[in-house]
Amino acid sequence: MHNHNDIDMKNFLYAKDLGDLRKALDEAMEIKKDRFKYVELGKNKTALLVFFNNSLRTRLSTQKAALNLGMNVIVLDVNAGAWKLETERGVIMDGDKSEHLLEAIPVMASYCDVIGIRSFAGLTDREYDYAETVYNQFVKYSGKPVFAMETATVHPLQAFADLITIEEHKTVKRPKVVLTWAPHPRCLPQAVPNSFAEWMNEADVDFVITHPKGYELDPMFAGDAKVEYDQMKAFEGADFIYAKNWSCPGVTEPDKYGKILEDYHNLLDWTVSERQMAVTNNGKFMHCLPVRRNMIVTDDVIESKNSLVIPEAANREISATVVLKRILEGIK
Ligand code: AN0
Ligand code: CP
Repeated sequence: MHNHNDIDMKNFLYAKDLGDLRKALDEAMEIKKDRFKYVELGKNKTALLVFFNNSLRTRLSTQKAALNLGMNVIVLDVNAGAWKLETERGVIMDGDKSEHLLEAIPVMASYCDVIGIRSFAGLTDREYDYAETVYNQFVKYSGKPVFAMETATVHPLQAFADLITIEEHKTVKRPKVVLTWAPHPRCLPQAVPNSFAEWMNEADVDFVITHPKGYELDPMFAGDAKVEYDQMKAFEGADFIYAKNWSCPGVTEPDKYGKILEDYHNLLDWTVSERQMAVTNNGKFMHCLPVRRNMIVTDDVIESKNSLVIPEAANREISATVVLKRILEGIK
């Protein structure tokens, strides 16, 4: 099959891996009109989806995408039936882990053509997480194309689906898009906000990030994005509100990495409600899901006509179909 894209895609972590985003968006719209247009492309090719963490959307939408392309799919839940895997080299394996990733990866790779990985940040060792240690071992030892289904620092299939959703719902040429931190009782990774910021910086939007002090995203992803610490000010005139919780990225204070900096009870005014939505430009509400109601967003806002959470999740099938298609074109 002739590869007519500007980039031979082997791995997928960042926006740049897709090349021209305008072209990628056009391709997404083409696939949305006819999901099975490239059903011949994946014939006798097998996608292996490896999950180290829970998933609803990624699990289903990526399988559906592979089926759209005529691929076979194998899903492995590492923590439900496989041997527990050691991921670090040099460890004396006398604990509960029966197998090492360094054997498991080439074995898994021998049964497939493309590998998707979900491996969340451990949130204890910033260097280990930000080096994408687990993902990079898959790249190095599988010899197969590897794509991220949320790794330690990024969730590009989500960010691409978000970009598609914004493109479909914008009412002005250059919309104002606001990424807002919101409260959550547990420590969550930075992958979703990292990728969202990275992709919005590449897109034709006016992008603003708002969060309490201390939650500054890594500059590798936040780039030159405007940070406004006053949430109400940030929301003024916004066309899209993208809510997400994340734990401390530890950019300036590595010892706080992965932590919640202040009890969420004190920060419940960050929960997205009609109060903040009222100052937007009839703003649309977005969240990657799963979402905790009345922590991240009120019932009223998520159920309002301006809520895009369901079409946004539906677009995960489209982003994954484009990404798998690009990878398949690269291995022909
Ligand atoms: C994960 C996170 O915040 O990264 C997955 C989001 C797609 N969310 C939870 O663990 C609740
Ligand atoms: N948004 C997202 O990736 O959802 P899952 O964790 O359910 O896959």
